[in-house]
Amino acid sequence: MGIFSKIKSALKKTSEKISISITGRKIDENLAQEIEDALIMADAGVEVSTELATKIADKKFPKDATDTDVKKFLSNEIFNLIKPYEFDFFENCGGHDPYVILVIGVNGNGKTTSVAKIANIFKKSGHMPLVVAADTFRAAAVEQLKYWAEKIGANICAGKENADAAGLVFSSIEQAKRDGNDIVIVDTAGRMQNREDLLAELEKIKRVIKKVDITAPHKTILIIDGLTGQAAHAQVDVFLKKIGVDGLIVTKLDGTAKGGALLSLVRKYNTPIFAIGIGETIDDLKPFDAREYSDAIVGM
Ligand SMILES: Nc1nc2c(ncn2[C@@H]2O[C@H](COP(=O)(O)OP(=O)(O)O)[C@@H](O)[C@H]2O)c(=O)[nH]1
Ligand SMILES: [Mg+2]
Repeated sequence: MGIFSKIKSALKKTSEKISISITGRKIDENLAQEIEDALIMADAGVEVSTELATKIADKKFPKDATDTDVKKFLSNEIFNLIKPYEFDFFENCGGHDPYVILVIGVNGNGKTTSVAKIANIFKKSGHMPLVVAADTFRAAAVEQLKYWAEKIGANICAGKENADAAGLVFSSIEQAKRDGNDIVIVDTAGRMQNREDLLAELEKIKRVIKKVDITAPHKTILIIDGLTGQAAHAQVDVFLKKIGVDGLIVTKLDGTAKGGALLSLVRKYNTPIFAIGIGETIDDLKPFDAREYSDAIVGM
């Protein structure tokens, strides 16, 4: 399956929700309202949904316009809205030795899996990534990352269970310099956003990274579970304020009908989307492409 059809099929449940309000339908005064409802159900958020619906209501479609014309129009409006948040961070890292990426987020959101997927993409484009198992609370998390690292042939830095995470991260950067790894990707424990001690540890990891390179971490990525929909907002809030986030990866967009969540997230937090997770295999992470997304979400 090509990349585009893969994204299309991942967003099928979302696009079905939206296209059901358009396909085979006459263009009349109720159309905008129905599309607004569908967008809200797809988790695009009330503000964005109303805005898009207003654009449709205000658009003077010609008499012979078809449902495809409406979809094209909607897709373009979604594209205009989300395009500024497209950022291909895979193409934009370098110039540091090593380039340090910190991956954070609530437990179960897909951090460890995403770290492996990110490393895989870098590996394929000729980089030498080092993955760091800094979720030292759970032996299983370390094992999980070891499994992936072996599978993709990436170097890994792991400590003993309950090892000091910040200390491990510090030595991982030394290790990368020694072994010639140009990119370091740090997996972390699931910081519950209301657990001050855990947030404090993440801050400590950042401080330690800065001791080695004041410009690092070069990217801090927050992993958001696409299934949590609007509930994700509280998480973004805390991590943005306390840790600082350069961009989001939204996972599990396959199989959810809440694929509109990206729209409400960027509107509210003004934060780029680096990539989307569309499945459980190692190749199921795609750099975020605004055009693909906008077309897929309306089922085009
Ligand atoms: N379907 C699907 N599952 C995912 C995706 N990303 C992660 N997962 C699954 O979500 C579960 C939790 O992932 P994990 O990386 O362990 O989360 P962590 O606790 O944040 O490190 C695992 O079963 C993953 O296979 C995705 O994009 N799609
Ligand atoms: Mg994990």
